[in-house]
Amino acid sequence: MARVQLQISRRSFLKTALAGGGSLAVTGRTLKRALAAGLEKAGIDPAWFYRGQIKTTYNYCDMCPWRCGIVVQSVGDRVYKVDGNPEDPKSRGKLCARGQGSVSFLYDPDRLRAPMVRTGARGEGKFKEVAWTEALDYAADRLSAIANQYGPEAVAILGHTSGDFWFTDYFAQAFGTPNAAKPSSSLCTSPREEAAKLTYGLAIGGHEPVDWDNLRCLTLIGSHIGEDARNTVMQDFAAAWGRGARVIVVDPRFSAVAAKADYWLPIKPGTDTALLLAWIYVLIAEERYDRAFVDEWTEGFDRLQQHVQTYTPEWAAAITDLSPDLIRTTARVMADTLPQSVIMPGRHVTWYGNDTQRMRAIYIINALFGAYGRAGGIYFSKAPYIESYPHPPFAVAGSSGGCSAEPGEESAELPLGPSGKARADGARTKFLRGATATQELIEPMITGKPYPIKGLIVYGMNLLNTIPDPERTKQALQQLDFVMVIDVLPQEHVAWADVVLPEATALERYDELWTVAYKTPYIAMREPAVAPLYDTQPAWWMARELGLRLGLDKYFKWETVEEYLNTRLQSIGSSLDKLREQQGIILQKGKPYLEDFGDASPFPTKSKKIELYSEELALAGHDPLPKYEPVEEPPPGYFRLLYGRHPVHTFAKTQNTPLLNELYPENEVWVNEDVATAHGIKEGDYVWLENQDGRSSGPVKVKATQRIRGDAVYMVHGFGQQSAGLSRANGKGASDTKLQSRYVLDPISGGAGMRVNFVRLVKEA
Ligand SMILES: Nc1nc2c(c(=O)[nH]1)N[C@H]1C(S)=C(S)[C@@H](COP(=O)(O)OP(=O)(O)OC[C@H]3O[C@@H](n4cnc5c(=O)[nH]c(N)nc54)[C@H](O)[C@@H]3O)O[C@H]1N2
Ligand SMILES: Nc1nc2c(c(=O)[nH]1)N[C@H]1C(S)=C(S)[C@@H](COP(=O)(O)OP(=O)(O)OC[C@H]3O[C@@H](n4cnc5c(=O)[nH]c(N)nc54)[C@H](O)[C@@H]3O)O[C@H]1N2
Ligand code: SF4
Ligand SMILES: [Mo]
Repeated sequence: MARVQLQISRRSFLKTALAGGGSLAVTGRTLKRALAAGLEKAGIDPAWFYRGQIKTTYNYCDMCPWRCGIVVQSVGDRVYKVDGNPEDPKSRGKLCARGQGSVSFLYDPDRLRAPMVRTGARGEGKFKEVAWTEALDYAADRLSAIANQYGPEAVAILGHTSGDFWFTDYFAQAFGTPNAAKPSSSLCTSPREEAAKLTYGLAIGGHEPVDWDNLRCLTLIGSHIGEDARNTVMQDFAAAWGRGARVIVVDPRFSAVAAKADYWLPIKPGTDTALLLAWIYVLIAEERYDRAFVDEWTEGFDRLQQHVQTYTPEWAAAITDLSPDLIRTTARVMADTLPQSVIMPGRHVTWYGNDTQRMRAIYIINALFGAYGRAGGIYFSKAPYIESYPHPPFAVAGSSGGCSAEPGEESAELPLGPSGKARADGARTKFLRGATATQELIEPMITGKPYPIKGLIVYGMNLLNTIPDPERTKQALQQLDFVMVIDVLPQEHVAWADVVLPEATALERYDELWTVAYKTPYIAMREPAVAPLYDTQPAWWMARELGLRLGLDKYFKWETVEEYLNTRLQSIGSSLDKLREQQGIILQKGKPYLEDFGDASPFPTKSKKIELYSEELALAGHDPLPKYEPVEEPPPGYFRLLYGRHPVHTFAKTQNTPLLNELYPENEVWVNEDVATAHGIKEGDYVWLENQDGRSSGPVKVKATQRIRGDAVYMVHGFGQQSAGLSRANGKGASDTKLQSRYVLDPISGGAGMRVNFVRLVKEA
């Protein structure tokens, strides 16, 4: 009761304070202080907003790579509240549960608190705390020793989370290593990016450009919106669904979004390309495509028509385990509302190793729909205009790629090191334009081929949970001359570092501007709400301090990050102060539709059209039109291991976050109910999963359900962590990564297909 009254009076207080300005506000503050004092006297903790002056700062959420704009409220040296920034085109004033967990993440008592240097063996996790100067001097010594002996490309830099720019981009390029990579590329989006560039010349970039506002039919190939809890996508989906848009979901599992769908296609895992080819067959055979659009904007239609002649729904039915009728009906439903019908480009699309071709099939269907550049289809996203900081040309050009990279900033060629060596991951695939193959950088650490990698910097990436086959990664970690980890939590891989640098979290630091290619291009800022806790520092500071020690002064002429940011903002007539006045967001104008291009083509391919038939792939020895290739079947007694997201967790990053841990502390393995019964297993029992190579999961709880096919099991990624320092997450649930002792490399994009692992159920003794 008291709480409700407090909230009402606070709201009316805020109203008066805002309306009355100066003197009223002062009265408000005095009243507030008096009230807080009174409450304290009565032994009641005053609510946070009575404890002093509220400070508002602007930031973008770092709880997942989507980065919604947020408004942060703090009193004194403590952050109390994070809300969606109403000015931000992506958060629109709302946040998902994980975003709400930002404050809990900041105050996780398990955080790394001071720089550390290893005292035990690698992997043992024994460290001594040292001063920053000692840690940085030591790291700079080791890095320059490696660069002197082997060249700077012998240092790999792997990074993710939103400060990664300072290490995987700025520092890597200044230092001179092309071997910088982000998992958001080859362990996530690289097939969809390469397929998009090959098919219509544009990258998808950070944000799937679905024109939700006008959409009338949405088809999802695996994308599990709602469990994949990206705030904006959930809002957009809910609005489109509420308006009556048709929804078709293709997923071997009855996902949260399948429950909202008009049609659920419980496809046999790994066979989606067969379904897509059959849909193309129906669309063409029944002339249910946008002929005018196809004539004007595509190349190779005749060859496509020829190619799909035998891919009938009956052919696909036998492969996909779906009925021919369902395949025909859904093709017709999709085609009913052209061009306001879209197959959403997925996000995590590194599935089976032939993923670029599956993505091409999706884009080909969207082209048949005439969806590109049409209202209710796929809009053209545009990057906001702003100049880079005017530093001298870097030693290495290029981008470390990733789903959060800004499209248009990627170089067409693989970046070369100063000694003319190309990125080491490029040795195994031909394309990799802008994309990076994170997992392919492990091999040179072990074999020294194509050339040795001897040093590793890991920034904000969960090395042993993110890259498949963590045993192989550990082997690499054993062999390296130097390992440096920059993180905020004692994650598993931290135990393998020689030097650990603890970072201040997103709410405690400035960062690079977040420039977003979107329907409405925009720029968001990050500023600290409070000073860094403990002895932590922001990434920009660490990168600069290391740079200065390594003789890279010319790239670090800016003394503070405010100076760096203001210089960039000046190029668009803005500044940090002006940006604050605009509530942290600068909006620019986009060019989303075909008509915004006048007579010019929006498709920067060789033909200036959408290339249904890809000459480029043909020349490189790949199939110029997508083909269905069967994937390996699970051996008898084994199930295909599938994985995905839980709405309140991000990867392996939030399991230890107090508030989020409370909501979902341990994952389960989804097993088909009939299969469970046949194995004598009940809902809630614990089993062990053992994979084809004998890797074992440890105990994991069974969710026996009809919501999954009988040939696969499913688990939420990110659990089963082994790190004593993570007091809540340690040992809870099971790790999908540890059971992924193999992957299949997509020869076109360098993506690592991870759904090629099989597990059997072992009952607990
Ligand atoms: N088995 C398996 N592997 C996967 C996936 C999967 O589903 N299953 N998903 C793939 C996909 S789609 C992606 S995008 C990648 C994601 O891969 P990652 O980004 O590596 O995943 P996270 O577990 O979120 O790791 C983030 C790391 O950053 C640290 N961190 C958090 N905040 C900060 C900060 O402010 N500063 C610093 N320095 N560190 C910080 C966290 O403690 C953690 O170590 O994983 C890929 N790998
Ligand atoms: N809550 C939360 N949300 C997130 C993230 C997070 O960590 N937490 N991470 C974000 C990131 S970086 C990414 S990349 C996205 C990933 O989110 P999505 O792109 O949606 O991920 P997927 O891995 O493609 O989707 C997993 C779904 O694919 C289904 N599936 C498995 N195998 C097959 C198959 O062979 N065919 C078909 N059709 N479906 C299959 C699974 O049953 C599951 O429902 O999520 C983003 N959103
Ligand atoms: S989707 Fe959620 S966790 Fe991700 S940036 Fe937005 S609010 Fe944060
Ligand atoms: Mo991802």
